[in-house]
Amino acid sequence: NSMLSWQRTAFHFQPEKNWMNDPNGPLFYKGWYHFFYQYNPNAAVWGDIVWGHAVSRDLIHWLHLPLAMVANQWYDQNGVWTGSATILPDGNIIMLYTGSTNESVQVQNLAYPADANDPLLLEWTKYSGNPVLVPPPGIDIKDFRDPTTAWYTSEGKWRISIGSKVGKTGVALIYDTEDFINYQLKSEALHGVPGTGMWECVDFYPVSKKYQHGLDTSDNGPDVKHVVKASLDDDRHDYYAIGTYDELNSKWTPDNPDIDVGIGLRYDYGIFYASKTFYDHHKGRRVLWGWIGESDSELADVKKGWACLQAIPRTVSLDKKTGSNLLQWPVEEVENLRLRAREFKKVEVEPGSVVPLDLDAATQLDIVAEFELDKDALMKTAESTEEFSCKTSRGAAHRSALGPFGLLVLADDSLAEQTPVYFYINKGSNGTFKTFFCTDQSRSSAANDVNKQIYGNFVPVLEGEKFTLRILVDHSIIESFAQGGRTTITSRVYPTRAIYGSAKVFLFNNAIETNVTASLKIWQMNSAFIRPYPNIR
Ligand code: DQQ
Repeated sequence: NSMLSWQRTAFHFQPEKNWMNDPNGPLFYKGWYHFFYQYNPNAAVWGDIVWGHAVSRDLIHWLHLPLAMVANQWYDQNGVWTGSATILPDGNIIMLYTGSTNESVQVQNLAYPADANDPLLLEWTKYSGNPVLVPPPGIDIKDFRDPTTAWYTSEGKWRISIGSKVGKTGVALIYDTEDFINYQLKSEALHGVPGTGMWECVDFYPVSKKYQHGLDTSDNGPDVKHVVKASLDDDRHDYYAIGTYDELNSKWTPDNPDIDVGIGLRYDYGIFYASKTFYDHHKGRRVLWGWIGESDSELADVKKGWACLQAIPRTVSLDKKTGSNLLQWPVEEVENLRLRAREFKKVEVEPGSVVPLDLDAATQLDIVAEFELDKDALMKTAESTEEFSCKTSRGAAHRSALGPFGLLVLADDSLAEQTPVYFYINKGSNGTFKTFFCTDQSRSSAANDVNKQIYGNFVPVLEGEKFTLRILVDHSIIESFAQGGRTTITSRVYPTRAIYGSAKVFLFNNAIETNVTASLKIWQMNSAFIRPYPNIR
């Protein structure tokens, strides 16, 4: 349907048609990044799930490959569901995935490349003895899925985690194995949090306390923290927590129990789900893939013939300055798409004003911005007892002493359509500042069958720091990163007027008591090559 074709993205990974969901088994092999994904080859809605497959040299330009695995066995007849790759020390690849059986029981299956010499890993062999794991006693047959990448134990075994729930407690079950065929269930879970419900797509990985580079999944030691991530089926968000992994007792403990998995930090405060990291040994970094769903109607998806994207892969590392959150940042390769840049230096944005930025078409952009406020205003502003929340505090049109201020992206000339991405600062009763980072979708589209929520959360801003922002705009997706990636917000928007040459960017300042000084660099972004598999006869 050409009517909605402007919504297709230009540098985000998406199949040519139909439905995609979770990232699966990402890995780097013989010079290629491999990406597998949950895919419905038959329709633009979830169902008939198989594994799509694509390869890339740089995580940005992609070549689609034939389906890697289809539902052709009794143990995956109702779906080849989510799984993860483990690269063994000898270079062999182990793929573990969930199958929904002919009776819709969730089991774990083993697969491996049919030809390890093929850098494209086109053919996959399912192990003849599948399934290798069935739901253990006490676990519902529909609550046992999404095996992680394995990590090595000091006993010389491999350990994996599988998400589940016990009552309303979300849990990360763990198993040890020597051969990926026989497994021993640990009597206690790696971790669990009451009230969080089913944990989908558990992820578990180390981050360095000292270095910026990423760690291989089995790395451990005194300078290492461990992250547990769960995708909460009940509220459809990815939550993580940072903590300590006690290898011998196979237990993980959060640093701060008040922000445990599922009740504290999220990777992203917009749409971002079922994510998975992998260790990229090629560049020594940990890379995060996340599924970005649609927020329009299912009918609209069916009309346009496709649904869902993947976020630009993000490097993840521990924030050494705060020690209490991760930093997420688009992989550096995306910067190779940057074309012409425009710089705007120290633009004054007065209280209650909107300033247009002179750009050409503003549908494919990489925006880097920093904002400073009046020091005097910060001092003089009265302390407030307001309980601010992005979601409920009336969005970007709300006016308060120190915010909101930021950018309007995918906006048309009349500002009838606009998506504000902004900061909001609250001066608390003890004179301390608390900063929020939000995206307001309430005026993002003239269409009425789309989500118009306001997203966002608190973002740590340390003494002496400016307010910094990075935004990737790609037709119908806005990925925003505040303070170097401490808080991120991804949003799907469906402008009807702010498209192609009619899309603009503005600065805005709805603060009452302070000027905002903005400095920005904005690049036009090239499209990525995302090529179909050549049909060779
Ligand atoms: N998607 C898969 C499941 C997983 C869910 C099925 C998360 O394996 O739990 O498509 O989005």
